[in-house]
Amino acid sequence: GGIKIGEEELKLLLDPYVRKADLALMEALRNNMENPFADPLIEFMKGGKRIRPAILFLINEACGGGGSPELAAAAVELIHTASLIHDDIIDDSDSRRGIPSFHIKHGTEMAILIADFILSIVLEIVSKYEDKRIGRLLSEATKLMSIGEMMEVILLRRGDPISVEDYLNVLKYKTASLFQTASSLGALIAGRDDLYEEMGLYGLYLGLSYQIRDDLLDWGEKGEITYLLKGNDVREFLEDLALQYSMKAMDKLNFIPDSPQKRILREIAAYSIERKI
Ligand code: GRG
Repeated sequence: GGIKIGEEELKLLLDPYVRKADLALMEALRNNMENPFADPLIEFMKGGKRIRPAILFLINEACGGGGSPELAAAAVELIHTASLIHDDIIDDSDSRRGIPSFHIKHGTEMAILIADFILSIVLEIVSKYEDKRIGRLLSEATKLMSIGEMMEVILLRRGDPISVEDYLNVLKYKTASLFQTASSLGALIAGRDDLYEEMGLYGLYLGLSYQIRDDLLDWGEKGEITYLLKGNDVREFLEDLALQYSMKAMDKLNFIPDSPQKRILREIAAYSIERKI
């Protein structure tokens, strides 16, 4: 139950977690300022919503808190950042977050290299955790994202009609895997091994609804994988699908006790299908 809140109110509720994510990112980048492109990177990172690290922090707290979620939260957002920079090169996309994409502003060479550098910071972060499962989860997400993007490129090159199953598979790999890892990590770092599976599924379903919404927001742009979906009323179908995944994500929250953090996680699932950006 509960009353659905507006986008503005959710932003306010998320604000402390966005700040925490920014602090963690600054800490991770602090030792890496010898990179001549550190400033453009910081500039580029300013525009992100920080939804993935926020989810990691929220689930960590909702699972009792503790551990050191900051480094993992920074790692998740850094992987996301590297993937966006590469994705914009692959899609030849001119803008990102309302400003010119990294490769448009700084050239493709620098865009490739800064993403390489970002992933090396992620390795540095992983080396700081004693628990090997953290590195395993982060590497799993990064691998799946790469595979998902490859699957998408293959399907787009082929240009043949695709099934809903093909489409969902791409989404699961390229987007939902990082949401899943962020969510699993929140529970794992809190020491709740018993919850990390179910919390991971919250992230997986949320990631699916989030990406379907993304595809609906991009509707009509050329080169989109949704063009390949066969059948009529694709748009209505996707709207319904996103709603179903959003509800499946909310269901997974039944595994954790009520808390202010749980309420925010519920609102994030509701927001995933209503967001405008
Ligand atoms: C790990 C370097 C690396 C590459 C993996 C390129 C690639 C292979 C994967 C790209 C996957 C991709 C672009 C998924 C889209 C995910 C998505 C919904 C992006 C938008 O996320 P928001 O709304 O964006 O969180 P902001 O700007 O708020 O951060």
